[in-house]
Amino acid sequence: MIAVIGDIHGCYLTLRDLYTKLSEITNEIYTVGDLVDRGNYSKEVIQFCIDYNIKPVLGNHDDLFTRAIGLKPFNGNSREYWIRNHVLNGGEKTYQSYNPGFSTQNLDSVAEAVKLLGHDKFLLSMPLQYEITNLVITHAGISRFSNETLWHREKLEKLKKLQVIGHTPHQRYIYKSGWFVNVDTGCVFGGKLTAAIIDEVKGTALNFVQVKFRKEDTENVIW
Ligand SMILES: [Mn+2]
Repeated sequence: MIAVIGDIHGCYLTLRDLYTKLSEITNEIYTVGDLVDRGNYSKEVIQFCIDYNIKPVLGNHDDLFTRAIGLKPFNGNSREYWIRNHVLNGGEKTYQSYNPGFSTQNLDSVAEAVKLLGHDKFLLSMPLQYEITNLVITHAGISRFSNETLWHREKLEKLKKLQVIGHTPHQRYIYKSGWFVNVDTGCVFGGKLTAAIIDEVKGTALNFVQVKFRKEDTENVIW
């Protein structure tokens, strides 16, 4: 039995609340990615995942962050392009969690803080997918209409295995038996943080564990 947590987006206090509940059920805990951006505590979320062995797949926000601070190649675009793109997606909250004095003109100080904590290795080791017996975890899902699993919002493929995804928030989690689970319940937008409890051998969801978002995770903090 394993747990898969939805998009966390810097909501560290909410994550701790959910982890307390999950730790009574299983210690095999995964998450669908998007650890960073929008919420106040991206750095703390990454450290918590390291400390408590929570295994994330890569989300589009995590990918943007690593490119904006130069941990991954710019892929034909300028560094400024990636920073602008990341800022438009709530990236400044992530920079702030690593260095309150950051400047988007030069994110070297943020990159240094990330490396000092060893978070660069963790970010670069996040896989695109985990396949566990009859379960496949990706961020946006496997679809015949897309050749990637980070950004698209296409209809998902019906595999022989249950897909567990996040990426597109909904008020309530979605479980289509034999097809997919979406556990993104928009925590950072004032919703809930959800984990699916999965029987990975049967490829079925057994239960869902949820906590309400903590206001401190998202309200503006005066530094
Ligand atoms: Mn997300």
